[in-house]
Amino acid sequence: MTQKTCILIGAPVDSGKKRQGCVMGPDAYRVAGIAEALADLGHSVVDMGNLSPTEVEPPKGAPSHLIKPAETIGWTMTLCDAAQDAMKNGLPIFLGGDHSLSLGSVTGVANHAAKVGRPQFVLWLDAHSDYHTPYSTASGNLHGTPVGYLAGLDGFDGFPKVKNPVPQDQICLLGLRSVDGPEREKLQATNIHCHDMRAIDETGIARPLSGFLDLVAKAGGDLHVSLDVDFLDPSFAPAVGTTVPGGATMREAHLAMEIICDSGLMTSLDLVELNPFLDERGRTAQVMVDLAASALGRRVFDRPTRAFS
Ligand code: HAR
Ligand code: MN
Ligand code: MN
Ligand code: MN
Repeated sequence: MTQKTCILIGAPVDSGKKRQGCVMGPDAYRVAGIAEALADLGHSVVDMGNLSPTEVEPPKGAPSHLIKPAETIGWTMTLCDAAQDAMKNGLPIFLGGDHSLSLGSVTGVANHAAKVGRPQFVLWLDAHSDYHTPYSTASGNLHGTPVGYLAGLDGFDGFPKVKNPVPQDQICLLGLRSVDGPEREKLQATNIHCHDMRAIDETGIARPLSGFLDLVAKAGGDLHVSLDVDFLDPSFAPAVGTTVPGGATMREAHLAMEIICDSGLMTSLDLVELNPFLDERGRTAQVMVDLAASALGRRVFDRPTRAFS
């Protein structure tokens, strides 16, 4: 693949839910060798270090059951700016941090896309749809809301106004197996592409993924990929607070990354929800680094692979 400037942005966001530990995520990725893996592929790598949230007052009138809304709002401001800036210089990789970081990363890249006149697409690889609003979430965990936010749903009082909401038919949720009632109700009334694990079981992962990538290519769009650890089956990716059995296998996940790479369409990437406190000898961090490397060109052979005779 063409050489990129990969911009690592440490986003140790831990405010999106009660259970702590994602704060250690960015450093776990560094220890697992993300910079070296990408440099080995011929990319130049810039590590911006870990960012901090903007300090803001608690929002007035937000539902009282929300966990740490001010901190998440502060992160959203910081990361939206960082994303918009980084898009001018390369391919940002957000090292999370929980999934609430995507309120900032995705709105930032979408602002950049709007500025340069390209449509923004979002591929959400996740067990969950993360399509809550602050009003519909029962848990109060804002990591369950980023798709709602980036799609421009109402109810995010006190959060930065989303200047460039991502249109529904430019969003694809892939890997779904845990969708709450209010999310399902809202999703069913949208044009968001939703592919659950059953779809992957029936057709393989290539079909729904390639279908979406074709839309991105036809539109000449930018593609943000948001990879949640719990997209993966917990049997080989245990370091996440919200494990859901029946996830993507190691091979399905790598194939997805390889297909994304072959498309040449990915312009930004989140690696989210890694909780190193729950890991086993760093194996989940390593899997996530290996998947990022697959998305950025790591291969055994360049295709087509010929059989050895
Ligand atoms: N839907 C549940 C909630 O809102 C669980 C959300 C879990 N989200 C993540 N990211 N782990 O996908 O509380
Ligand atoms: Mn998620
Ligand atoms: Mn999830
Ligand atoms: Mn589709």
